Parts: sequence; structure tokens; C-alpha cells
Amino acid sequence: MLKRVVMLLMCVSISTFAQQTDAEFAEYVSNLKQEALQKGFQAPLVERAFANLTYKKKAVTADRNQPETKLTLDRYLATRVPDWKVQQAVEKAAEYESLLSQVEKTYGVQKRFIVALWGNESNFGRIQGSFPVVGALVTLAFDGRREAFFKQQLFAALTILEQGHVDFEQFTGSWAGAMGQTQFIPTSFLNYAVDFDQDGKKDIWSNPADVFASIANYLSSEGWQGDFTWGRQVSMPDALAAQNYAGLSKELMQPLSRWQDLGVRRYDGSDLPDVDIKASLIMPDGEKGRIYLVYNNFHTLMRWNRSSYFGVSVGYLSDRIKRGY
Ligand SMILES: [Ca+2]
Repeated sequence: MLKRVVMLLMCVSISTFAQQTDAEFAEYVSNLKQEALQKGFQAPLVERAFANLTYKKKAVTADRNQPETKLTLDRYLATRVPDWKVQQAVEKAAEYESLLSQVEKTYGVQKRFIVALWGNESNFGRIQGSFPVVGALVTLAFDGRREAFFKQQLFAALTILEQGHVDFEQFTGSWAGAMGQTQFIPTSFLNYAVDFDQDGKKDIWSNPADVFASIANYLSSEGWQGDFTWGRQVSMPDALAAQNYAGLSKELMQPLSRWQDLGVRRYDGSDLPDVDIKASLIMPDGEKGRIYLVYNNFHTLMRWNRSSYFGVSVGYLSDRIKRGY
């Protein structure tokens, strides 16, 4: 009996909570609409963008349950860059060779890095996410943990709709509002997306020319150096001591000759390249894990995504594209 009463009370409180959330969400949406109008968005656009908006519980669940990075880098690379992905990357690079060359020439970003980012972000366009962008962003703003950030993304999303780059129905992305084949969040779209085929739309959802150019434009705007690579795996005799030199801060960057003096070698044991360039030593898993020397371009990859695992995985895939397997 007691059990039944408790169950009943729980049901009542859950449904009351749901109703409360619905009411609060509706009020929140209505306030956001007002704010959008005050910002100068036209009423028909605001009505359409916010039409049939529902609380996307899944987006909140996903936001709260982001896996902590307890994977090792070895495991991460194996998961993120499996052999089938390498093979596809090589095939895609060949398929789009002429377009990629054009983009490379325009932005000074090597093709293999464009293809590697494309593969890493969306499996070459196949996995783009199916959350309605506006619905996901409004939900996450309402959820409140990063309200200012998601509101900023929401208004950027409205600007994208206003500029007519994408149909309302096609305006989808990840639970966090990362959109299209490049997985740009709306502010990145406004800063870096490109209409490379000049049809009037920056279409990162379905147009390869716009997708490749947008990736390249992002990297180039963030300081990419097309004459250099990203870095390489190295060895160092005293890995424990190496930790004193490891890190991405500017002060820890050293010329390759200095790293050579410190005993750093290519992973196969041979000397470092005799090039006048500064590099950072990174040890994403500490002294027992892989060690890399990385150049400025790696810092650019870290602007795309702040995870060093991510940066290494893009570099690793790009190397395998270059190698052809
Ligand atoms: Ca276009």
C-alpha cells in the first residue's frame, strides 16, 4: 500500500514537473522571440524559425552526459581513424582532386588536411546530425548551464536563416548546434563559411565546393601555414624529463635544432628535419604515452577544437592520406 502511495506521489510530481517545465519553456521561448524582434529580425522569420518549437530533452541529456576523455590516445586514434576511414579519405581525396586543388590554391591549405577535417567532423558528410538547430539551441539556452553562449549561437543561427543560405527544413545539426559537413557552430559559420561556387548560398550541408572552401578558410583565417605540416610523432630518451618541456604555450616553443640537442628524434630514430622552424613538444597521455613535436599548424587545429587528441587525430589522418593507405 505504502509502495503504491509513493509510486502515485512520484507520478504526480513527475507530471507536475513536466507541466511546469513546459510552461516555463513556453515563456522562455516567447521572451526569446521578443528579444529577436528587438534585435531587428523580421517578424515572419522569427515566427517561422520558432514555429513548432519543442523542448529537446535529448539535447540536454547529451549536453550533460558528454563522455569524459578517459580514453587513451591510442584508443582514441583507433576509434576515430579506423582503417576504413583512411581508405575512404584516400578515395574522397582522389574523387574531388580537382576541386580540392582549386581550394588549396585559393586558401593555401593542403588538400589532405581539408579531407581529414571533413572525415573527422562528419564522416565525409554522412553524419551531420538531425536536430533542428533552432530547437536544440533554444533548449540548451533554456537549460541554463551555458545560456549566454547558446543565445549567442541562436541569434547567429537566425542570421544564417535571414541570409537565406539554407532552407528552414534543412537547418539541422548536432544536439549542440554544430551544423553540416563541417560541423560549424553558427558563429563559426558567420565567420568562416564560404560560397565557393558562387551560387549565392554558403551551403555547408550539401555543396562540396562550399564545404571544402569553408574548412580551408577557417584554417587560413586562423593562421595556417601551407608550406608546413602539422607535426610528427617523436621519441625522446628520457620521457620523464621531457615533461618539463612539454606544453603548447609560446614560451615552450623551441627551434627544431634545440629539440635535436635535447635528444628528440623522429619516431624511427632518425634526426629531426634540418629546418628553421619552432615546434612544441606535446605528451597528451603523459610520460608513458605518445610524444609529438607540433608546429604552428597544430595550434591552428586547436582553435578548431581545443582537444589535443582531436588535433593529433586530424594530423594522423592527413599523414595517412598523404601515404595513400
Ligand atoms: Ca554556394
